[in-house]
Amino acid sequence: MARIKLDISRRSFLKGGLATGGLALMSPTASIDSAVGMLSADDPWYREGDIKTTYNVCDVCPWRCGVVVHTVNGIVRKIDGNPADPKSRGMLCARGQGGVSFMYDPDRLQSPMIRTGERGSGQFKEVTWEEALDYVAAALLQVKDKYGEEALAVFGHTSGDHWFADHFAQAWGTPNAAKPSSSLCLSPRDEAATLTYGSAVGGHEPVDWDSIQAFTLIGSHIGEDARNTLMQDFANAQARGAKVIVVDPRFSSVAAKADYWLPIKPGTDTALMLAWMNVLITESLYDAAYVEEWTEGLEELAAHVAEFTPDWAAGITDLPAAQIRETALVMAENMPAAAVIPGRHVTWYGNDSQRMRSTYLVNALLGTYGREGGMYFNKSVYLDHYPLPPYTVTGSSGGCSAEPGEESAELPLGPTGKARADGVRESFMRGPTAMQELIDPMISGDPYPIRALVAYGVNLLNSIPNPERTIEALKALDFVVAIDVLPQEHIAWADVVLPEATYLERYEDLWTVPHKTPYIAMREPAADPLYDTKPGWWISRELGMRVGLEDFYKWETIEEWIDKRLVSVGSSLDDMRAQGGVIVQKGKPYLEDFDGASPFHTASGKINLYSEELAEAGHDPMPVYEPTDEPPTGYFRLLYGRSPVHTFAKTQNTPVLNDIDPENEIWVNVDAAEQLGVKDGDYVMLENQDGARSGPVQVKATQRIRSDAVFMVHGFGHNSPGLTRANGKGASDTKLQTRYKLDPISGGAGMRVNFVRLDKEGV
Ligand SMILES: Nc1nc2c(c(=O)[nH]1)N[C@H]1C(S)=C(S)[C@@H](COP(=O)(O)OP(=O)(O)OC[C@H]3O[C@@H](n4cnc5c(=O)[nH]c(N)nc54)[C@H](O)[C@@H]3O)O[C@H]1N2
Ligand SMILES: Nc1nc2c(c(=O)[nH]1)N[C@H]1C(S)=C(S)[C@@H](COP(=O)(O)OP(=O)(O)OC[C@H]3O[C@@H](n4cnc5c(=O)[nH]c(N)nc54)[C@H](O)[C@@H]3O)O[C@H]1N2
Ligand code: SF4
Ligand SMILES: [Mo]
Repeated sequence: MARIKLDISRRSFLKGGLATGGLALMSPTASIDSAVGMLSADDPWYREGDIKTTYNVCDVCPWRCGVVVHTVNGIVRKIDGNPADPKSRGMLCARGQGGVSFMYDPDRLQSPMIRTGERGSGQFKEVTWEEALDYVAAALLQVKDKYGEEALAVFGHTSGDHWFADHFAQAWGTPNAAKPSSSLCLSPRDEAATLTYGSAVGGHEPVDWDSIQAFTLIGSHIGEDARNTLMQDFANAQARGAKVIVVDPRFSSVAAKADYWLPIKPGTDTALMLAWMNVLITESLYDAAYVEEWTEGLEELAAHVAEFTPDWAAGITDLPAAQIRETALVMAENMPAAAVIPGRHVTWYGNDSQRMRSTYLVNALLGTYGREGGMYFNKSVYLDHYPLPPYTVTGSSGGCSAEPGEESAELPLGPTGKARADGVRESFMRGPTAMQELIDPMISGDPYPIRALVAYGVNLLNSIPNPERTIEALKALDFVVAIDVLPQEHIAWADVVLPEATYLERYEDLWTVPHKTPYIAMREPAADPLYDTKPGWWISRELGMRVGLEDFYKWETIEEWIDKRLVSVGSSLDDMRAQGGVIVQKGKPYLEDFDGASPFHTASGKINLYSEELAEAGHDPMPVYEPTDEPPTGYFRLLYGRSPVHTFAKTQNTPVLNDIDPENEIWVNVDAAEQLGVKDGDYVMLENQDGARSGPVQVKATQRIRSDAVFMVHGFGHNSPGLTRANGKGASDTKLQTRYKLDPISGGAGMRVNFVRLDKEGV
């Protein structure tokens, strides 16, 4: 093994991270202090010392790849993909490699704190855990006494969220628990999938990548959206010669690798899907036998799409009619090993469940579901829950049971949504609570007061649109507690701050991941928690014990909890370790695995081309194209996406990731930029339709985007002095999203309905 140069430049980081999986950060003799300072040295630390290997699940993004972590003399040195894990398959993305740097970021929260100055001032005193927890418990009980259990909202994300937004919230008895991964990300997809073929998708679209022959990506920007497995799958499929169609107003990294790039006018994808259905049906190109056996409503759908010809769609989507027809033929020639694959973040324009349904209907016509090379059926893991008394409120947040399966894979599509609709939720009849819809009752008390907030691992001011309104709510609440690892912007607004240990420093409940081969993965600490930080499971338990929820926290340690669950599969923590940290179970991916029984959990056991359920609820039973507002003169539609080396708004301060990508750019069409007198590399301020501003941000003048839209990577534009590397760098899409459009079916918040202008004077 070559000596690793520890003075990490951008290039050596990428080379080590992506090609060999290696990343070295610190010296062998380094103390934890020097590790925190990211000191580097030339010593071959990997050859000596007490080397410990532990299993973990990457927490840098919600994809959750299984990893193996190497710790030398108590310092975490290196993270590799776990070869036994179906998601990482021994590899990681650059962000996963950056986990070590995330843990040793010296800007981390270090001690429990209680606010001393005004809310928002960021003035706190450090206190002991005893003091902090007693204070939080007393404040929560006071709110409960005055207003009832439902006056507590619990927001959660990152991998420990189930201890709070699921377990604690349900034990406490509030339905007002929510996750951004639902109503700001996945919810239209899950609602549409459930309405169409009877089960939610969860985080992982079950594409049968091994043998797919033709696929269409709708805005899914693989490669920038750096989900590890997906990048591997895409590369392998393309190497096999699969045909790739990318629909995106921007020439994304994956569009550059596609056979067809369809630079669609933003917000018009449903029109494209309707035209594809028109071609498949009117030219009899669909899988007739499959449609006959497994779907209902073809006659209605055929009549519905008859007028939606490629010529009709060309006028709306700005795509040539011939290209629309040709791409439909490519999919038909390869069916059933063909599919339209949406992205994961699908809350776009407010009509998102219908758009998602339109993509699933194209797939149904192609005979995709349950066919080799199409979409397989995810099977859930077999594993007992930890025995708990029944909750009084269930399925509130979008995580359902108290376990961290693949994110939202177990959406609680039950009757609880309906019960909540009487309360704060205005959307359809089921599905998890929409996070952004809980903000108004914090301010207005309508329909009933929400007076306290527990924010666990959620970036309140960077993830929820209209952050000014969120600040208003933070001012109005009686009590706010933030459980986090970094001094993100919202931390300054909390009454109490509880610093969590990172994923590399703590145990977690088991991951139960529905998959082609369902599997269980584990997390154990690779090192002791730095500073005075504690694991989420411990914080949840300590709070629970203090507010009278002892019955839900009968266990003493998390190891005990995990071992108890593993008995049901004849395993234990020790056994799992011995087996490589993962237990893989057998799946049931294809139609033939069901012995003639229907795999579709709809009332009829068929795929609903026509949805009675939507019709009864007063919605269109088949997708209809609805135009979205056009940008006002002088403004562009604001589009956003991912950088391959950053996750949301949480890694911009991570030393090695910040080094590679320190600020975002605003992509502007080169001709539009010229008209505005703006050059590539200029800095501008961005101002939206309501006067909200963010920047300065550097212009990327490019032919790679249509002239009616601009694009930026989400997560920059931080306004928190405690994030010493990220503070003030680039622009924030969230600050420019003063509006969102509610999807009436899922409660998702469409965020691509904001417009910005470039202001080169105000820099
Ligand atoms: N404008 C805009 N808004 C968006 C999106 C967008 O693209 N643009 N994307 C949407 C999507 S797809 C999603 S899924 C959501 C994501 O929404 P969030 O999950 O809220 O996004 P992050 O910025 O990653 O915030 C994670 C928070 O958890 C903290 N954290 C990190 N690790 C830990 C830990 O181990 N323990 C604890 N307690 N805290 C931790 C971080 O410091 C940060 O405060 O955002 C949605 N909102
Ligand atoms: N590196 C990295 N990877 C990540 C994450 C991360 O933070 N960082 N987050 C993960 C999470 S939780 C999520 S949800 C996913 C999100 O990743 P995706 O699901 O791929 O995100 P989308 O927002 O659907 O896609 C963004 C793309 O949509 C295009 N687009 C914008 N408007 C339209 C339109 O009207 N029509 C069409 N067809 N395309 C449009 C944009 O130009 C951009 O290329 O990424 C995951 N992977
Ligand atoms: S895709 Fe990357 S950041 Fe996300 S879980 Fe996997 S390795 Fe971690
Ligand atoms: Mo997401």
